[in-house]
Amino acid sequence: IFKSFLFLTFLAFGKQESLEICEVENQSCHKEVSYEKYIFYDVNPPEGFNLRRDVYMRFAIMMAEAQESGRRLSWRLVLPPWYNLYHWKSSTTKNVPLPWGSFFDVKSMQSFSPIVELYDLFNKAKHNPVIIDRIYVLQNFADAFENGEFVEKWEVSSGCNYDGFWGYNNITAKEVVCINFQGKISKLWELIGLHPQDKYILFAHGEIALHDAYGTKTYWDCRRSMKFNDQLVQRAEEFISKYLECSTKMCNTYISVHWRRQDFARYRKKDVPSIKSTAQQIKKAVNHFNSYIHKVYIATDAAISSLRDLETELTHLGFSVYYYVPSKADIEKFRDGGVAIIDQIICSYAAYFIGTHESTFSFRIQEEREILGHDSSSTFNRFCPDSGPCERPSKWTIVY
Ligand code: GFB
Repeated sequence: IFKSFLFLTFLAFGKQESLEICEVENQSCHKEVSYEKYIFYDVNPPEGFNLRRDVYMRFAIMMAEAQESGRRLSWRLVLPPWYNLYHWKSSTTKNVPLPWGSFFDVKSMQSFSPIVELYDLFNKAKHNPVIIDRIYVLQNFADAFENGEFVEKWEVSSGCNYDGFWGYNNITAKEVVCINFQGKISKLWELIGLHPQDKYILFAHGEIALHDAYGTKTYWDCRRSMKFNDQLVQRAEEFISKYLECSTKMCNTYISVHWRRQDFARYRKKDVPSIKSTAQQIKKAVNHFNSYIHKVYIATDAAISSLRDLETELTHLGFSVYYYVPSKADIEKFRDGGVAIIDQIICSYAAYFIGTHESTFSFRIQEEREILGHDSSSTFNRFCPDSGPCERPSKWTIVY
């Protein structure tokens, strides 16, 4: 026997059927769509974890805004599994497609946008192969500023292919279409509208489409919904409490830095400092901010020998140096992505943060600090090169 009665009303909604469900007791109604369609997307293979998080936000905002306008209610966004990322080098964790729930609180993300994990879709499809109706492979126009002007546009082109599907062999596609594209992501609805019968669509090179709403309230609503998986937060907080002697999210016991090396140091030599200069810049920042702080947390992808050299320099300058070295068991459990997030969480709780110029890893830490409520002057700081110009980082402050 039901606690409340449900009235079901079928409404004509565009070409699809939607179901209005009303609870008699509290008079509230909501619409449910009976016919779901799915947008998949993928990102240029060499792109890293933190740019991919930004590309997700573009799609999630596009979907959320479409829902809010009351149109296209049937569309869901399929989260592309994390697979074979170039920077994720731990041999034990290669070649395993990981769902977003390994790193994020997907329920919280669903509160912002209609998303599904790929494995949910496989379950719904009762493990039959998923056949994508059309893959649109986005490509850049040869000249983005024709006649000196950036105009939003797309055109069908040629010379592309797609060999993704994240290692799964139960996904196939009927057709691949190459599209030269430039403009905001919501322009993709024009492509989707070309074939109204399509139920599964994939956009390859999703990173080519630009944000509809960078830095706006909607952007931050989406960003705030991207909470981390609880286990990662717990691991980071354990570390902070044990070594950095703090049990809140706004610590005044340590400063943190993100010291991006590897490919970044190789390709962007003019933006990254030497080891000696890194140590001196940390000392200068601490003197300026709060000279009582003597603990420094370092998040880095540097080789352990460089990290030790930096530690030696900082020790000579009077600092205690901390970094998180995951055990084998931690790597198995959290994977490279989780280890990176633990580093990011520890950086985000610190009294003061210095990041690496134009690293999306540093950008995500800055956003996290904005969400936690740190003063922005303690967040938007960067390492400068040993010599030459050093622009201040842009301040992307939170909007509620
Ligand atoms: O995240 P990401 O896109 O940031 O790529 P950038 C860097 C990857 O390197 C991270 C590892 O996802 C991590 O796997 N990594 C970097 C770190 N710093 C740290 C750290 O402090 N701790 C841990 N645990 N891992 C861009 C790339 O990187 O750099 C582009 O997205 C390109 O593909 C460009 O390679 C040069 O924005 O810094």
